[in-house]
Amino acid sequence: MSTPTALPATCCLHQNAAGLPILTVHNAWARADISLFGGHVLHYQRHNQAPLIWLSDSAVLDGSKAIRGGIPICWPWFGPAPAHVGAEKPAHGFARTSQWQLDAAFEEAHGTRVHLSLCANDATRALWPHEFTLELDVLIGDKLSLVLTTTNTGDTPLTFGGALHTYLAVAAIHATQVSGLGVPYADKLTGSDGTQQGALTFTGALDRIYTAPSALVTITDTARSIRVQNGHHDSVVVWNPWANGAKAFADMPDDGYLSMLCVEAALTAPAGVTLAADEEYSLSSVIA
Ligand code: TA6
Repeated sequence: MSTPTALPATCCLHQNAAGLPILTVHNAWARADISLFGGHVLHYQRHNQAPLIWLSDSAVLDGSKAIRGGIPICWPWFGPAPAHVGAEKPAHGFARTSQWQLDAAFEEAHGTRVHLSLCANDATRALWPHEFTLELDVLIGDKLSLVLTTTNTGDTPLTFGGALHTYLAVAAIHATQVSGLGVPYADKLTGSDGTQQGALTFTGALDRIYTAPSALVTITDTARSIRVQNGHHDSVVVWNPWANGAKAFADMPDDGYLSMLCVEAALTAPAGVTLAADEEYSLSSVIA
């Protein structure tokens, strides 16, 4: 694995039982684990509080498939691959199943900043013929802050989409409410459009793209409120697979759906985001 020359005392780069490199950050505010496979935040927990991020107890953490839970990076597309890329390409792109590089980790006034990157290589070019740098900047402090920056390092335009596919930990999905999602949504389960009235509550499987969300989305359950402040997204995706969906996933316990909710800062517009040569674009989410 490629590592920066020096890590601060708050950081420890180690390998899990299957040999996956994981950076553990333990500082004055919180503890977090970040997998270099996927550039994937697995865990974030402020001291003396419950984890904010949900990770499946049966997640596969050996690099053989995308990790269920945490914050998968969906990129350079969200959901099924667009037709021009090729329908047989992996859902949610390849960033979440690529090995990222740990470039740097250092202390700042409000937390520990970790910088990871993924550059175009032969494997990515076989799936998507573009030159790029994808950078993930994570700040672990009293809040968890993520900035995902796409840079077009080629000399032709590139078009991409994606999401910070955050799995939040909730005390009880039946008693969870989400506000700030705005009114219009596309319901991926029914294929129809809907209008949100008041806060969103949960009584069954749900998979929606909210296309006019507020910058701040608030998730309230019986124990606390989680605030998710997103930037430069065009939509927020909300997903819970419910009981039958959880049963169908080998990497989610049958009752896993009760304690998780995906609220995702996303770029889902069919046209995508197009960057000219040397242009960059940053999608962000701050979770607290
Ligand atoms: O973000 C919601 C979603 O796109 C759902 O449609 C659902 O399938 C989920 O992501 C998980 O996708 P995955 O490929 O990780 O199983």
